[in-house]
Amino acid sequence: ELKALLFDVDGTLADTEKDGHRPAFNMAFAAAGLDWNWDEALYGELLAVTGGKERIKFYLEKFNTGFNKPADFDDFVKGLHASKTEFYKQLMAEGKIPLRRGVERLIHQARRENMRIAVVTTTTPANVTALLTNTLGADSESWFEVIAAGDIVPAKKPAPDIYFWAMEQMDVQPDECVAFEDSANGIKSSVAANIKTIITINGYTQDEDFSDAELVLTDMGDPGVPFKVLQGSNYG
Ligand code: XBP
Ligand code: MG
Repeated sequence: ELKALLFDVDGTLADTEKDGHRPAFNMAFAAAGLDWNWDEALYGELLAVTGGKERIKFYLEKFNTGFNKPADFDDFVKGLHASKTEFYKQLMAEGKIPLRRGVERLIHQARRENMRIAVVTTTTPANVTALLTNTLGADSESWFEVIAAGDIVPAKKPAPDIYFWAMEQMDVQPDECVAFEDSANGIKSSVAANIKTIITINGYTQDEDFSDAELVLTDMGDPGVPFKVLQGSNYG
């Protein structure tokens, strides 16, 4: 019996990466006096690694090896990332990033039908709060039974840990859940946790491998703007 819908955030609830996270990283770099600039193409490559702090480290390992790391490197990255979170919250408060098509309708319908809902993401909890409050309203965070986010588990997606943690909190089994994801790292995580997964693709993820998905959709659709089914048809 289906009891719970588990929602990824970035790329699934909203297209936050290109015009949210990416510029927030660049603003933090500039504020710290760094001449790093992550353009859209580079950011697409950096998305291979989930988690903002992890992504900054990956950038320095793979794309900017000449950077002279300070002795307190971990603290340096933490500081930079905290600044990025502040810029990200500002961008959300400006209302620049809407929810993806059909997301609001789906969440309201789930609530009406007493379906349990939760957030399962690698992003920082404050970012989830900022997105939800600025799109669905001030009290919308409380609609979600669990917000599984950020550093709650050390091994971020594609590891299944964050899904296991969320299901344990909710006391539900994998076959009582459906996960909504947008990326290869996301579905690796949910499928490794044995959860059936529905994908809504986006610009950064459209060419990724979703062969393990129950369904691959362009988006959630809305009345008058139907989605297209790209793969699978089990859930009409
Ligand atoms: C997406 C991510 C995150 C964000 C950055 O997570 O990979 O790392 O890009 O967020 P999901 P932070 O799709 O699971 O929501 O900088 O706060 O880590
Ligand atoms: Mg995602």
